[in-house]
Amino acid sequence: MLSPRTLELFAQADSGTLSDLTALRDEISRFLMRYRFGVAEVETKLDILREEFSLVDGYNPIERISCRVKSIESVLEKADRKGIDLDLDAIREGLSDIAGVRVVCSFVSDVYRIVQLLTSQDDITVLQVKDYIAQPKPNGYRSLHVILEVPVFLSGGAEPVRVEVQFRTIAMDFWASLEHKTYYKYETQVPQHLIDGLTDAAETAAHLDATMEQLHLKVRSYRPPAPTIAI
Ligand code: 0O2
Repeated sequence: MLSPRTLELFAQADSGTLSDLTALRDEISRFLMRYRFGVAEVETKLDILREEFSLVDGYNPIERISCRVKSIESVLEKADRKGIDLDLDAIREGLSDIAGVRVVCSFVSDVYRIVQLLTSQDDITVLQVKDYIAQPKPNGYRSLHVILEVPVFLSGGAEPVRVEVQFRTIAMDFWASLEHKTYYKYETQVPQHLIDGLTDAAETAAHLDATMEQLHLKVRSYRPPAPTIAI
C-alpha cells in the first residue's frame, strides 16, 4: 500500500523520473532476490542435515531454523550508519548480514557439529567465524556466527551470495531474545539493575546448557538391563 506522500510524489513526477524510479525498483528487487536464494540454499542444506540425523540417528540436533532478508530500508539505514556509499556494489561488499539464518540447536556440542558439517561442504566458502560461545561478549551474549558464501545458480551462471548464519542453543536464544526486547523497549537507556540481571541470567543459561548436555549424554549412553527370564 503506497502512502499518500508517495502517491503525491508519483502524481508530480514526469515520465523520465517515473522510468528512473521503475529501473531503481527493479534493480533493488534483483539485488534482494539473490539474498533470498542464498538463504534458501543454506536452509535446504540444514534441512537435509536435520532430516538425515532424524532418520539415521533417531536424534535431531537442530531445534529450529529461521531465515530473513533485511528490508531495503534497513539495508540502507545500516549502510548509512556504517559510512558505506549508498551504492549497491559497495553495500554488497560492505554488509555481511543482509541475508541471515539462525539455527537453534539443543546442545552446545550440536552447535559445533552442525557448524562443521555445514562449513565443510564443497560449495561453501567461509569468510569469517566469530565464536561468542568460546568467548562470550561482556554482556553475556553467546552464539557462533559464520559469514559464508554460497553459490546461487542463476540463468547467467553461478553467483556467490554472502549469508550470516548464527548458531546457538535454546537457552542462548531465549536469553538473546529477552535482551533484544529489553534494549528495544528502553532504547539504549536500560537501567543498570536490568543490565546486571541479564549478565547474571546469561551465566545461568550457560550453566543450564552444561548441565543439560551432561544429562543428555548420560541418557544417550544408558542401556536398559537385559530382561531376566524366570525359570
Ligand atoms: P539483527 O536485527 O539481529 O540483524 P555488524 O553490526 O553486524 O556489522 P558486529 O557487531 O561485529 O557487526 O556483528 P556481530 O557481533 O557478529 O553481531 C551481529 C548480530 O549478532 C546482530 O545483528 C545480532 O543479531 C546478534 N548480536 C550480536 N551481539 C548481540 C547482543 O549483545 N545481544 C543480542 N540480542 N544479539 C546480538 P544486528 O544487526 O544487531 O541485528
